[in-house]
Amino acid sequence: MVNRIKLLTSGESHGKGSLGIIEGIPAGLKITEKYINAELSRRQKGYGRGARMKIENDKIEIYNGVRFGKTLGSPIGLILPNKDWGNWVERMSIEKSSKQIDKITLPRPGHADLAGIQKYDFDDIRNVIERSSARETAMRVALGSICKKMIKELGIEVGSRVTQINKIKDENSIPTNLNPEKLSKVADLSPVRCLDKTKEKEMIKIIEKAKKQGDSLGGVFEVIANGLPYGLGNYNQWNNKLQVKITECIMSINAFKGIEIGLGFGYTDKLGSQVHDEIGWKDNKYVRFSNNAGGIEGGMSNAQPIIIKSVMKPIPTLTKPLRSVDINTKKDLLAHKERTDSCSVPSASIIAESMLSIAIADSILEKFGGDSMQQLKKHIDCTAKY
Ligand code: EPS
Repeated sequence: MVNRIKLLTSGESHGKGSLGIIEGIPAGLKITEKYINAELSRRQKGYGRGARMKIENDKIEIYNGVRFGKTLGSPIGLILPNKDWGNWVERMSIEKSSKQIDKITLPRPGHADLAGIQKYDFDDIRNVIERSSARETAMRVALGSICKKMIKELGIEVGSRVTQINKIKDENSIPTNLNPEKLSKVADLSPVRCLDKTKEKEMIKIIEKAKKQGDSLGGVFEVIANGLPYGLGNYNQWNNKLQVKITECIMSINAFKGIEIGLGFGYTDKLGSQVHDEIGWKDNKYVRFSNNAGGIEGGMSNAQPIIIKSVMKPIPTLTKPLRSVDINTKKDLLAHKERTDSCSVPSASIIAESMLSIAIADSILEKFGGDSMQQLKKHIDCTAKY
């Protein structure tokens, strides 16, 4: 499990904004607000996003932990204001409000609403909606992008693309000339982050249709990382395996329901002889003739690219709501509806880049250690095997 890097976020979706703290990043990492904000802007895009993204123009302020453009080794604090806050001052007042504010009493199937009110003894679902919203992932992208920058300086790149939205699948593999960064650059040019132009059009069409019908769509994306040395993670204890860190990070993203590593569920109907990645020796190093393992064998990185697929369920807020029950009267009614996205799979792939970067950065610090980037690089130069 992630243990070298500590990450905390706070913030309600329509409150003043989000706060984020990341601890464990070595001193001497070059970081700028501009770099983090570029990652935030990638998360805001994507065909199928709702009206909120037209209001926000996510820009963080680095509040502490950085001096003269470099990390200090101290906790790094970020602030991300919500522009929409101006429209919610009364409804999200921190002080007791003198105004009568309507309560939300119709839980949305698929969202945190029902379990949330039961857990915290709330009589207003708004108290659950606010923190369970995927708005929180903006801060995670910001914090995770610091890890992405850290591992990039160590030669590790992370990238992603969307492979499926609802029934529309891009079944092509990633072209071999696209390393992770190039992959992301190309995917970023597509409104659905899909490489196949025909499928892209079909994806846009199906999102448009769902939106018109007041519905929502999920999908699948792929995240990859290359440049990892051998031996991140270990097989000695159940929770030290690299896939445990990765799964913890990826599956924590709102609305995620599944993850595959390498061939994943594709292993089911194959023989061992068909799937295991054979080993060769070329130019003084081991080579593999395939990468079905997705870069992880025995809970450790095997110097091959990490390949992950993950599935996001359709967003539960529907403008054509499902059946629900009023929490006060217990009468059958339709679920609460409010502004929403019809599809946010493209954004989810960007969030996953950040979350995978956190998992990799944590494993790197675990194996090589160092209080500064200089020390970390020296440790890697001395002992890393590729
Ligand atoms: C989100 C902001 C939210 C939603 C979405 C993610 O904005 P609002 O609720 O004001 O429209 O667009 O939230 C959800 C998907 C969810 O399930 O709550 C964002 O910044 O990503």
